[in-house]
Amino acid sequence: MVTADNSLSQYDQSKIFNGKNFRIALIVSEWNRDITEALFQGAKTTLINHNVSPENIVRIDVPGSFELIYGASTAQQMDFDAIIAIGCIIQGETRHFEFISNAVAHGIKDLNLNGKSPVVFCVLTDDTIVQSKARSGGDKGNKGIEAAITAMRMIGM
Ligand code: DLZ
Repeated sequence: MVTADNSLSQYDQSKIFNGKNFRIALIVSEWNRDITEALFQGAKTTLINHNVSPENIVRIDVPGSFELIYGASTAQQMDFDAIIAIGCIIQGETRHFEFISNAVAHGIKDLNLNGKSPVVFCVLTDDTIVQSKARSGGDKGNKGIEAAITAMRMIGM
């Protein structure tokens, strides 16, 4: 979604469609809730700023990032133009981090290959909560904003 030299935080407004008739689902993981809430707010505000109407922004909460796959898959079978999967996976003492991160990345990749609407990967995979805070409204921006812009660019492709 973003690299040191390619951040969607600075984007060309003229490339973004008017979101007036878009319906977008945001699947939100409850793990590391403060972070995912900040990502959600960044995404929602950005969609509204691009004329997506609030009633066409549907939030679906899931217990953890692993469940983002099922949540996004379910949303793909509904009437959404795009789906944003929001999660935050932080390195712990065990190998959970690798298994969950890889599963979510592959699961969402598969949905993009096989489903009828794009699924945007807005999942932080950080070593520390400090890194996650920096990317959810801190000095590294808010990846929820970037995910919303990505979703709007993918609609209609
Ligand atoms: C179990 C677990 C762990 C250890 N860490 C995280 C995390 O950092 N971020 C996250 O979103 N979810 C975590 N989970 C929960 C799993 O995603 C999942 O909800 C459970 O394994 C149940 O399927």
